[in-house]
Amino acid sequence: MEYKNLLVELENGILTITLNRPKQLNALNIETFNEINRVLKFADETNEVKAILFTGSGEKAFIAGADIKEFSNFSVKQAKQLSKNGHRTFRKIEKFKKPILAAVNGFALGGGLELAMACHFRIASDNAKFGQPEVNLGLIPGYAGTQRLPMLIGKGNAMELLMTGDMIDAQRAKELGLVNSVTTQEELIPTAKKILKKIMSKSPLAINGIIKTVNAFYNKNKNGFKTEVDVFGESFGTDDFKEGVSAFMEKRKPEFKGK
Ligand code: DAK
Repeated sequence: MEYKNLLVELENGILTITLNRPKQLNALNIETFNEINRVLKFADETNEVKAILFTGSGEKAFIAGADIKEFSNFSVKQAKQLSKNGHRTFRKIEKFKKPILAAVNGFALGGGLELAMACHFRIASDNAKFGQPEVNLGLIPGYAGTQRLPMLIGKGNAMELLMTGDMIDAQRAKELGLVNSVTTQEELIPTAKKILKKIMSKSPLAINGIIKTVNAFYNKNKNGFKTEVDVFGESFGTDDFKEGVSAFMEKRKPEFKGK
């Protein structure tokens, strides 16, 4: 499959999606959004894909926001429609059945931070910088930054970052819980792959259940406790559960099949 703005590589079950517009610091334009939707469909439908890793090309940026040159002339109507489309894409990432990790390798600003926040969790290299600078452009975030940032770092911290438009460094992002860990630039991708490899050794059904149940906590239309009862109960009917318990009894490593 051909992509203009993404580098896509499938290796050992991990689909690495690298945003690749280095001259624009990997800024998100509509074409890139379309390609992200296309690659997510591929990842969903392809059994060989077990996990996804999002990162940015070059050493400077993960994604420096939506493409300012492109959105500068949008009308109110266009902006609303594109915001809805973006929400839909990022919701797909959030709900994705296979684990999705963002390896933030530089600037993660505006739409870039919003994409990272839609991923299941995030790690960063020590040169990474995070912010929602929309306020400097007379805007507010349009890809759910006002919703996911308070969810991840709390209302007060989110209000401050959104209102000041300030950037924070990787260490501060870790203190706030925006990223789980910080590595050197060289170690970022190997660390991300190591984490995903560990997750891929577990039952894909249990991983999917965790994604669904944790997301339910943050969904006002769902009762997460009820979702847990259902997903937990259904686990008892899976081959993976039987395999997990048998492997424990037989003192061997389980081999989960996702059934
Ligand atoms: N869009 C387009 N080009 C960008 C860009 C961006 N977001 N960020 C950087 N670039 C381009 C620069 O214009 C420059 O291109 P040339 O001038 O060389 O052609 C090149 O990347 C290198 O950038 P700099 O020369 O500025 O590099 P520095 O190291 O000096 O600075 C920086 C790095 C990241 C601090 C700086 O580039 C910067 O402040 N960038 C803009 C950050 C930003 O404000 N991002 C946008 C946030 S607002 C919407 C939904 C959502 C959104 C919008 C609309 N709708 C549904 C309609 C979201 C908006 C945002 O994300």
